[in-house]
Amino acid sequence: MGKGVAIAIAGVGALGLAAAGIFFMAMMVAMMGSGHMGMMGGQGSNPSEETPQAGVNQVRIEDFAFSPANIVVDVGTTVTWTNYDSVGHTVTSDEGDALDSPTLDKNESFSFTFQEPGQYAYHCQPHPNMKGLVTVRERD
Ligand SMILES: [Cu+2]
Repeated sequence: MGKGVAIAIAGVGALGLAAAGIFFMAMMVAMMGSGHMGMMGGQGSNPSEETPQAGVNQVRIEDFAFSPANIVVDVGTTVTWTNYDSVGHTVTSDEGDALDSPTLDKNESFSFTFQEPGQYAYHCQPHPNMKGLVTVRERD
């Protein structure tokens, strides 16, 4: 009788340990999962949350974000995007094909000369939460 109870308790103990182990594993997986999501998505960039930057024609692609993500330039301006991440990014128009860069590897750049006034919303193809906007205005 006594022996049986002891074995039962030992069994529960082992089960408890196993459960704790599974819980720990699940926590690790969850943490790794979120870390992976972070790697994949980063904080992104959203031009609607930024003050438009006038006179800027260089955009950094860094930490899964365009920086600055919201720029204003005059017609005829050449804008250059440079990727500082070790992950490949693109500069791709949301609509139309004005901006259609190849995948930029680390330290690679893409330039585009804006000849028409308008709003050019763009994103990164592999990371759609990376968004940017170029507003092209007529010269005064
Ligand atoms: Cu990207």
